[in-house]
Amino acid sequence: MRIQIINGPNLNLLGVREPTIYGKRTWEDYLKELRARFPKVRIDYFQSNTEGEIIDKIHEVGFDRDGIVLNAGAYTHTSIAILDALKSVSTPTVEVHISNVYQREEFRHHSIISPGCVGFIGGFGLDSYRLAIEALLANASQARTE
Ligand code: CA2
Repeated sequence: MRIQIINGPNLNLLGVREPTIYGKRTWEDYLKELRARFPKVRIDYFQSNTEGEIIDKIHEVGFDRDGIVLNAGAYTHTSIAILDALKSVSTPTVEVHISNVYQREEFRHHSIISPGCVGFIGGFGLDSYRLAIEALLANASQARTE
């Protein structure tokens, strides 16, 4: 199994700024823990603050990974281009959010990219990423038995 995590704009600041919303842990520490938790899964990681680079990464990995875990950050609420990229590839993508976007400002209540994703997980802090990987693994093993 090979899973790609993609983090969008400002998520390079995890653990550094706004700890009340996004937590105190650094992404590097969390990623280490995630990889240790899923020793049989190769977890690749990419972060960019640039919409086009996120789209390029989706194109690059969208046919040869078993799943994509995507936190598109604020592009979630604005990017038709990322939605189009997700729709153009075959790898299933789970949309992830650290915060519960429905408890926040109204402009965060709508996701433009959701129709391009197999599912949505949000509101569980960094644990949202683990839950997304669990969902992709469960989905893949169900597909193998069908
Ligand atoms: O809850 C999430 O994961 C979000 O995708 C985070 C985005 C926000 O625009 C979405 O509405 C919900 C913002 C990411 C900003 O990340 C930071 C992390 C640490 C410090 C400052 C920003």
